[in-house]
Parts: sequence; structure tokens; C-alpha cells
Amino acid sequence: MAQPDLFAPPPPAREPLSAGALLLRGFARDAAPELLAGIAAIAEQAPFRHMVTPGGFAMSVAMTSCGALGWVTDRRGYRYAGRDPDSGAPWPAMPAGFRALAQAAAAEAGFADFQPDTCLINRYVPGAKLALHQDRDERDTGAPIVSVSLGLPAVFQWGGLQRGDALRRLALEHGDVLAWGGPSRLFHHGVLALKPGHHPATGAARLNLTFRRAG
Ligand code: MD3
Ligand code: FE
Repeated sequence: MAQPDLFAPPPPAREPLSAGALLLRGFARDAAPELLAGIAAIAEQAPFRHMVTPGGFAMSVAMTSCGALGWVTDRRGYRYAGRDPDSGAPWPAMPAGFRALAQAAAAEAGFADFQPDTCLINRYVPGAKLALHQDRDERDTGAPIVSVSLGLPAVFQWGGLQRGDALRRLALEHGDVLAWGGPSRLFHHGVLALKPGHHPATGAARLNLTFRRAG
């Protein structure tokens, strides 16, 4: 007799998306309060800001960074910088717990000894989005990228190496972690406009941490 479907299996905690890309559902859920406290402390030193693209548009996503380097954009272009251009000060240090989580996620995905030197912190409010792009400002694209989603869910969109490659969509929720390396490190990706809502951990916002080896 078939099992009654009262105990349908939970969605897999570990979902390969493509070669080198792994989704770890809920991997950061327990660490979320510590991560959010760390983000608040970082934002006191290096406040979230809407940077300007080389084309002259303010980004809808507000950003800050921690670690030896921070990602910046202005009319001159995209790059990594050792100092916060708004204050002239070095970026806040990357908290040990941030680094440990990123390393653990990378190891799960098969990337041993990931040594991130930057964590970009993206803050989305309803309507904020990130257009389809590649992450190619890092010196060595041999290292993976690890991203952590916190707060309101978002629809993440990803394709392939070519801009015109077919896109897939994925709902990213509080505590979800993605690792992208190897053949998928330079895949195009973006985030659709955030829908309004309330999350107990973040209120009306989504936060995303992106760990990279940039220098
Ligand atoms: C796939 N951030 O900051 S994280 C970014 O949710 C960025 O804030 C998004 O894209 C966010 O550059 C997406 C997931 C992600 C990050 C890096 C990738 C997916 C990736 C690099 C290569 C392929
Ligand atoms: Fe990106």
C-alpha cells in the first residue's frame, strides 16, 4: 500500500543548481540573529548608501561592505576599494562569525579553504531590484561567491555565461545560502523587484550578504 502523503518530504536542504552552484536552504537560519546584529554594527560605521552607476543612475539597492575591501560604484566605474569613499575610513572588519559561515557554506559546496576578503551587504526595500549582471570585478574568479539571504523573500533570476541564455527563477528566503563557483562563477544573475511585506527579523526589508575573494 502506498504511504499516505501526510508526511510529504520537506524541500531538499541541499539543491545543486548547476555545475559548481549549490543552494543550501536554511543554512544561515540559526546564525541570522548574529548576522543581523553584525550588519547593524557595520552600518553604524559605514552606513548603507545608494551608489551611482557609471551611467549616472542611483541604485535602488542600498549597499555597504565589511572586510579588507568594499565594492563601490560611481561615475568612474565599478571597483573594489580599501576605504569607504563616503568617510575615507577603512571598511569595518569582517566579523569572525560572518567569515566562518561563508567558509562552511563554501566547504559544503566543495570549495575548500575559501578566504573571502570582502562581504558586500545589500539592502532591498519594496521595489528595489538588481538588474541582470555578472560579478566580474574580482581579480581571481577561481574563488567561489557565497551569498546569504535574510528577511523578506525575493525572486532571484539566473541564466548562463551568455547574456541571452535562458533564465531560471528561484525564491530565496530567510536563511538561504547560495554558493557559486567553478563553471557557474560568471553566470548572469539578478533580483526582481522586492514585493512589500513584513518579516519578523528585518521588518519591511531584505538583506543579502555576498562574500567574495576580490583582491
Ligand atoms: C550567481 N546580489 O551583489 S546573491 C550582487 O541577492 C548580487 O543581493 C544578489 O548579485 C542579491 O552582485 C544575488 C546570489 C549571487 C551572487 C553572486 C553570484 C548569485 C551569483 C555570482 C555568480 C553567479
Ligand atoms: Fe551579483
